[in-house]
Amino acid sequence: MFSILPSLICADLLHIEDQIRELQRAGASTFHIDVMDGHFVPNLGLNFDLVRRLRDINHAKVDVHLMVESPEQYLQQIDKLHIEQVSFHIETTSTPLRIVRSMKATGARTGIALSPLTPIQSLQYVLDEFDFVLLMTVEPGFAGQKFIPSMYGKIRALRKMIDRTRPDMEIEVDGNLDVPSSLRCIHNGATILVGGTSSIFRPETDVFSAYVQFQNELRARL
Ligand code: S6P
Ligand code: MG
Repeated sequence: MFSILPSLICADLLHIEDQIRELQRAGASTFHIDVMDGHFVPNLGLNFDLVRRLRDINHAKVDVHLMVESPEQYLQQIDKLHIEQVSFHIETTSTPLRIVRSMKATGARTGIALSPLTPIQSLQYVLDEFDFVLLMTVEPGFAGQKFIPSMYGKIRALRKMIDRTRPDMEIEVDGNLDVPSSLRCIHNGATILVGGTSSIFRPETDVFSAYVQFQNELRARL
């Protein structure tokens, strides 16, 4: 089993409402929202004002990926907007436990995100506090990058580590997920796929067909 979360930073911003409705019609229920601050990553992304507006589109659910320094500064908005799922990067804080506890207190499923070079051992003493782990398979900051092949082994090693205590815990993967890379990620233990320019948002296909085709191809080959 796997789920696909369309990454809205890759959507056509002039037609974002239509694309969200089309993706919901295709079966997507939760949308990945990249929030960036221009410090932790050299780029800016989407924001909570957009999330607030998304609620009007058939109550779209969100998975907010915070690529920001001091992620705790967004606690109030996470609470106010009843964010379903949020993750922050372990590289951005020296107090991940305090932050995860406060985020979970808002009711949000809370994950810890790791950039490609961050070892999974950094999770050893905190893993149990989280609901899921997000492994970046490209460096955070931009869509359209190339998959880092050593990430397959990282997913497998994390799956092994998690299975000792929390076999139900999900691994989300993010970055250059097309059919072949997604299949390998799933085989190594990932269950949540972020769909960007490599799968859903491609200039030659409409998002409805791309989502359905991506999902069907994965199902057929698993
Ligand atoms: C990258 C960001 C991702 C991208 C997504 C793009 O900083 O966290 O969520 O939006 O990975 O997908 P693709 O297929 O263009 O790499
Ligand atoms: Mg992301």
